[in-house]
Amino acid sequence: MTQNCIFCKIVAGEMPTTLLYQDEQVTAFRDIHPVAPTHILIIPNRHIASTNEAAPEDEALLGHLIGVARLLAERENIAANGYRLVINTGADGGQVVFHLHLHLLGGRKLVHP
Ligand code: DGP
Repeated sequence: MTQNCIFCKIVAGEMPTTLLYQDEQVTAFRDIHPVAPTHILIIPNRHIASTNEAAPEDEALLGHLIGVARLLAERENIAANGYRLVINTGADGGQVVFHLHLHLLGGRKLVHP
């Protein structure tokens, strides 16, 4: 666990959140500032600051994030209509929390970008 990381605290159960899924590798919970009817964050339990810090050994873990997103999309009944998966990286990517996270967005028609 990395000191002062909000998402590490959520993984450790030290921050209140709407926990939707957790296993040994990943945790999923609702975004505190939703921009769509379904807005879920799926994060690795281990602190990885961003995709820039992900190592080749983390490829299976990154794939698992997508697998859990798909599972949650089905549970939220948005799989058939479709959804968007987003990972923001760094300042220009709009990343605010520096613990890698996958946004699952859906429940309405999303316009580009
Ligand atoms: P990003 O811009 O990709 O770093 O998105 C960070 C997201 O994290 C943003 O949509 C709001 C969400 N967020 C920030 N702090 C908290 C928190 O304490 N709890 C929850 N559930 N979400 C948070």
